[in-house]
Amino acid sequence: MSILTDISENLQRGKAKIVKELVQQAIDQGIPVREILEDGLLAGMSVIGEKFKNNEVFVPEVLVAARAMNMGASLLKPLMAEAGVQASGKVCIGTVKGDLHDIGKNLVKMMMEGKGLEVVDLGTDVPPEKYIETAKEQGCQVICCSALLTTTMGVMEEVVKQAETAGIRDHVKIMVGGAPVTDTFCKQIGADCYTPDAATAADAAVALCKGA
Ligand code: B1M
Repeated sequence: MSILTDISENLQRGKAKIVKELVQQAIDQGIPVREILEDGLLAGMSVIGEKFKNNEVFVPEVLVAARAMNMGASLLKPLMAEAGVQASGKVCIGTVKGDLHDIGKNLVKMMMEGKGLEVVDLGTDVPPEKYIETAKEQGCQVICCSALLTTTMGVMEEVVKQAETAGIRDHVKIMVGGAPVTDTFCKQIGADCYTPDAATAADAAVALCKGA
């Protein structure tokens, strides 16, 4: 088995320490950073993402796999700039104002990172103006809003309105999600994309960053 397959398989099993050791070995063997990232870490995370989508694995497995991914990626990050590895896009994500639920938001973030996106995490209780300010200042292509309460999902409409007022609506897409959010709601408030789970959210964000 190649070391990259070994990284992918251990990541899928959530073996963070082993993944970190294998990534270090791969670096020491001179394997290009891009290959370690794409054929090792991202390949493993992509398998987990598909399984999660199909209900073959659940939240705990995704969290441990994502932890393994982060441990491996931490060794690659300093080398990526040197190797000229570009993120496939940049997004910001947060749970909307008044809402403190972050388990789903964190999963979405991890899946997005697993797809090679750069993710600015704004945390929870995020006011609309913070999303807009961050997208403008940090050049995010997509604003991602999560809400778990029927009483807070309305904040997403305010994010759309403020993006229009700030003049960024034509080049920054807005994604929404969370248990009470639906596709109908997304269309009603004028957002660009609703996805029901973390794996499809990551796929959609990559597509939006590519301008699809
Ligand atoms: Co809260 N809570 N909670 N809670 N809580 C719910 C959401 C609730 C449905 C429970 C219930 O009554 N049955 C209910 C909401 C009712 C409603 O509005 N319809 C509720 C309530 C009422 C409250 C409080 C008001 C309770 C109180 O204090 N009286 C309070 C509110 C606090 C606040 O936010 N201001 C509260 C507090 C809490 C805790 C702090 C105790 C804790 C949160 C801990 C944390 O997140 N760090 C908590 C929890 C854990 C839950 C439940 C049990 C689980 C939520 C969760 O993490 N699910 C929840 C009941 C339930 O859902 N069974 C409940 C797992 C997570 C992986 O799923 O977040 O849906 P989820 O994310 C999914 C998708 O939705 C999607 O992808 C994720 C993974 O596939 N997704 C996106 C999420 N964001 C996305 C963004 C996208 C795309 C997809 O694009 C941008």
